[in-house]
Amino acid sequence: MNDLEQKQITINHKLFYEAKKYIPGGVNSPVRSFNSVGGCPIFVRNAKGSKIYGENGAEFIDYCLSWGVLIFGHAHPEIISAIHEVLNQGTSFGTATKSEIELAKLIIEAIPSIEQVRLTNSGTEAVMSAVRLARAFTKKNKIIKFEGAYHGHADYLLVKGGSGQAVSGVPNSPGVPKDFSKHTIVVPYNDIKEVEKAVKKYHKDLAGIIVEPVSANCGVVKPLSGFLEGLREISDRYNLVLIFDEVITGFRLAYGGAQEYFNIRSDLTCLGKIIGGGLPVGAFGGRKEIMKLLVPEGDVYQAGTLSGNPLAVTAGIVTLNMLRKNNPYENLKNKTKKLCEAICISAKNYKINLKVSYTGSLFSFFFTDKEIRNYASASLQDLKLFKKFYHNLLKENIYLSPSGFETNFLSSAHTDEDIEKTLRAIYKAFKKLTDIS
Ligand code: KE4
Repeated sequence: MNDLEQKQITINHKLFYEAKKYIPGGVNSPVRSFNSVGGCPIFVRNAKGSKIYGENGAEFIDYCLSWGVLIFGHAHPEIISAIHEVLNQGTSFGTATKSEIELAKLIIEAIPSIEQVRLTNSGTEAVMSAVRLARAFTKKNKIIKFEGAYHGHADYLLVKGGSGQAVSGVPNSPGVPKDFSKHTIVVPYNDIKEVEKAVKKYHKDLAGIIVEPVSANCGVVKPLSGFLEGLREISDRYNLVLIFDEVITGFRLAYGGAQEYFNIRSDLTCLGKIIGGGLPVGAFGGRKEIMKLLVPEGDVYQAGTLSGNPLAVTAGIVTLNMLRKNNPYENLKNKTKKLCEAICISAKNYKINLKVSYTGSLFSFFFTDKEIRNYASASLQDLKLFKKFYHNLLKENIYLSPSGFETNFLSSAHTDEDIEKTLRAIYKAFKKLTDIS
C-alpha cells in the first residue's frame, strides 16, 4: 500500500472515529457506513464530473453518484452556476414561487400519467404521501409492496425492505408497531400469481400496489416480461391505485422514466434524486382526480417547510432541461452495456460465478450462478466475495455503491477512459479473487 493510500486510510479512520462520537454509526444514512462491505467509509471532500476526492485528495471514479442522483456527474457547471445565480436572491421563502410551476410543468410534460404533482424534500416523503393519497382515494387501508423493495423509511414500508434494511438483515424494523405494518402485504417481486392471490384475498380493503418498476434496492432486479403489465391489469380489474416508485428510475431509464421505458402507466408516481439536480427534492404526482384530494383543495394532509425550495427547484429545472435537450439515454445505455458485457467476459475467463445485472444506466454485481428474479434469489449472492471484490476495486480507486444490495450508476461525465480504467481495475480485482480461491 503506498503512502497516499495509507494516509487516505488514516484520515478516514480518524474522521470515522470522530464522527461516531456525535452521529449514530458515524453517518447520516446507514448505507454510507460500509457496514455491508466492511472497513471504513471514504470521507469525501469534493467531487467533479465522474470523480470524488477523499480528504487527502485521493481520486476515485464514482459509480454511486450520490445513490443515482447525479446523472450528469458531480458539480456540473450549468447546475452550479444556476444555483449561484439564485442564491443571492435568498435561500427559502416559505411562499409560492414561479420556479415551482416550471419544475411541475417539466415533470408533467415528461410523464404523461402525471396530471398534477407536488414537491417534497425526499423520496421517503413522496412515497409516504402517495400511499396516504391512495388510501384516501380508495377509502381502503392495505398496500401491497414487494420483498426487497425499498421505498424510504416510512414506518409501514419498513417491512422486508431492501437497501440498508437488506444489509441489516432485520426484515422489519424495531420501533414499528405491528399495528402500523399490519396493512402492509408483502409478496415476491416478479411473481404475478402471488400478486393475484394477495389481491384476491385482500381486495376488499386494498388501496393499491407500490412497486419499483426496476427493483433496484437489492441490486438491479429487472421486471420479467409481462410482470408490470400484469400489475396494471390487476390494478384496473380491482380498481387499485398502482404506484410506481420511480425515485431511482425516474428520469434515469428514459426522460419519461420507467413508464416511457416499459410503456406502462401508473396511477401515482414517486420521484426523487435526479429531479433535485443534487439538492433535496422528492415529488409525487398522478391523476388529477386523486391529487385534488390533497390539502388545501381536499383534506388529505401533506406539507413541508422546505418543499419546493428555490435552490433545489432551480437545480432540478436545469437538470431536466439538460436531459430534455441532450437526451443522454442511448449513450448512457450503450456505455453501461459495453462496461457490463466486458465484465461478464472477464468473469467467465477467470471462472468466477458472476451475474452482472444491468438495464439503462443501472448495473449491479451478483456473485452467483443463479438466475436473479427477486430478493430471495438476490440474497443467494456470495456477499463475502462481493466484499473482497469491492475492496480490491477501491484499492484501484474505483468507488462502487458500498453494498451488494445496491445499484451502481453511470453518468454522462464518465469518459471512455474512465471505462477502460475501470475495466483494467476489475480484471485486476478478479485476478486477486482467483489467486485467493
Ligand atoms: P430518500 O428518502 O432517501 O430521498 O428516498 C427514499 C427512496 C425511495 N424509493 C426508492 C426506490 C429509493 O431507492 C429510495 C432511496 N434510495 C436509497 C439507496 N438505495 C438512498 C440512499 C440512502 O438511503 O442513503
